[in-house]
Amino acid sequence: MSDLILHQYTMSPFSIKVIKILAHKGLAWHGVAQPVIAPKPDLTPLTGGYRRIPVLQIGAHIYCDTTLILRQIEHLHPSPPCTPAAQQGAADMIADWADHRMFAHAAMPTVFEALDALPEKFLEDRAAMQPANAGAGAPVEHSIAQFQQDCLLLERQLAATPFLLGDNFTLADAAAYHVVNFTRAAPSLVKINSSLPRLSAWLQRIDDMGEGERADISPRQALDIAREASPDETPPVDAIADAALPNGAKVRIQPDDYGQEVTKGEIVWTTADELAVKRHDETVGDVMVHYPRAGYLITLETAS
Ligand SMILES: N[C@@H](CCC(=O)N[C@@H](CS)C(=O)NCC(=O)O)C(=O)O
Repeated sequence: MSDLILHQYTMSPFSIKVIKILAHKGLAWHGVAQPVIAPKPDLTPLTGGYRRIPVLQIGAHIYCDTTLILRQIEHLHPSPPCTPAAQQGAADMIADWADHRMFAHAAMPTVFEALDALPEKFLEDRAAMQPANAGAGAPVEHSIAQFQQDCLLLERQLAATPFLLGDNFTLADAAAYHVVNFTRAAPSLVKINSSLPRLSAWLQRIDDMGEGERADISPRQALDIAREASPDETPPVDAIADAALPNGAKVRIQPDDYGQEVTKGEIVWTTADELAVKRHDETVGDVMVHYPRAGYLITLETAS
């Protein structure tokens, strides 16, 4: 039985980013279906508050955010590599662009055009995820025009090679693919990406990779697995002593962009780009929740 449990839902673009990496590595994994909108009563006992999707569970360890999820999968299953070492920086930067900038352009028009397929309270739920000062934003036509510019960048980058960074699929492809794939639910965006021949062929190439060896389990089974496991508190070799975030300190962690639900926990260890906290929950017992540092606001509990 695989140890990798991915909490996701079918329409979740960020889940597809992870699933394509699982496919690339030929890994077996378990999917757990979570709700598209809050509340998420079978997820938050694991995370302590974080509601975004996907979340990776390995026993009593919970990994939030696809940046960290993919780093952890790479650490556990390094072969074949997701991205060759020499291209890691470039892939990370393209992934950051796709996950934030291109996704922001694609999300609104796709949601508007696919509204019939979404739960009734979807718009209300996603509006509540935005911070109070987020503003009304630009008109949908502007987002469509910007998405077109993004697709032109991808088309140009695919001029000489089948994948964004060369002959092989990398993290850069997984990140850009999940956004463009999501827009296939929106006819006006499909018109844009299907008019670009290299982009269309690249989409098909990644469609054909499948999704690895998937076997779904129920949310209850995932919670039982967490409860029956104990978190391993051994720090990794690259753990650091961070005077601002010392081990044992009680902290609050929340995304700095959207879906700002807070997780509270006690720091077990930190590295330059990750933070692990332990928390106790009456449903699942002791768990360790892992966050990337990039994109997350971490404050000492006593400081608030
Ligand atoms: N930076 C996060 C973004 C994740 C994200 O925005 N996920 C979407 C679904 S694809 C989400 O959580 N939407 C709200 C929800 O599902 O409750 C990551 O890389 O994991």
